[in-house]
Amino acid sequence: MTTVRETTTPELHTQELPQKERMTQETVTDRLERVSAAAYRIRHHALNMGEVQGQGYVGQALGAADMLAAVYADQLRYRAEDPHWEGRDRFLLSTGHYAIGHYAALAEAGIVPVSELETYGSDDSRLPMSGMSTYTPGMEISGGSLGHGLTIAVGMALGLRYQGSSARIYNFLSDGELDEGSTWEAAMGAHHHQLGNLTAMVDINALQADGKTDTVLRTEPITEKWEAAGWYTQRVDGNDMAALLAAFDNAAAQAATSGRPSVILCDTKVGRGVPLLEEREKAHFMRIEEHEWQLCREQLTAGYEGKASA
Ligand SMILES: Cc1ncc(C[n+]2csc(CCOP(=O)(O)OP(=O)(O)O)c2C)c(N)n1
Ligand SMILES: [Mg+2]
Repeated sequence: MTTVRETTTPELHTQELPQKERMTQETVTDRLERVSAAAYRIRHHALNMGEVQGQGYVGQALGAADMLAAVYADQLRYRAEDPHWEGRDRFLLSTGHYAIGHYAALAEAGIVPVSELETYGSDDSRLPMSGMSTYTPGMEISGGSLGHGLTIAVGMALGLRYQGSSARIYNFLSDGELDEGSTWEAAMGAHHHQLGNLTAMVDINALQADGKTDTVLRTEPITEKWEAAGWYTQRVDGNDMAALLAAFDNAAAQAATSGRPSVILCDTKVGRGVPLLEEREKAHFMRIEEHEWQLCREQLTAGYEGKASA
């Protein structure tokens, strides 16, 4: 396993204030570079973890790395040394199979040690292949059965509001979860209860286990569906960090003024950042040959450094 070179992990592992108050001195460019560097490291961690098993949901982790970095390196309030801190914002991963990407983000946030990532998927590891809340610090809910994350998020958001807490809930969904009726029941409930403390983010990678989303069950027009459910809805390129950060800023401003729940619909590319994997036909669960992992890391780094120096 190689270590992540290039950029150092940020020393600040506690983000207790809202983004707006925390980064008042930071320029737009510095913010973009800082969060993009976090996304790069998340991708690198995911490749290293995938190599331990030789296969897995690596394509999803690479595709969603920008979304995860925007949340963990910029938005979420947390204390790395105290994952159960009451004032924390809650990040709920609906999609248990994306756990590999979530662990990478938890390592980036300092909640899980980077050195522990090499235990991914092994017996007795705190990092099982599907997300389990009782195993992993910072994993708020268990995954596996899709379509439940938003229902739990609604309950948590209501509960926190009753308690007078200023904590926010972020729920990460996949486009496959839009097939589930429970997702839409929860969406209507969030609007009914005016849950301004809830932000959903949907990874629209146009893929599901059985093939392309539009061949399994057409979910478009997605934007109009969320709007009809009453949510403040934005659709962005989920691999464009500037667009993602702007969307989160808009969502925060919207929550402050209207109290509506927000959804950020993110169009992403499976395998993003590693051309070899972006082109894979069978992308839901990838088998990557032993000799290919290093090539993947090299392609990732070349792309990141190329962009940074452009
Ligand atoms: C309720 C439920 N139905 C079916 C499955 C089986 N399953 C596991 S992953 C998956 C694909 C879901 O779509 P998505 O998360 O968009 O897939 P990806 O983008 O990761 O390929 C399915 C159907 C499940 N885990 N839970
Ligand atoms: Mg999908």
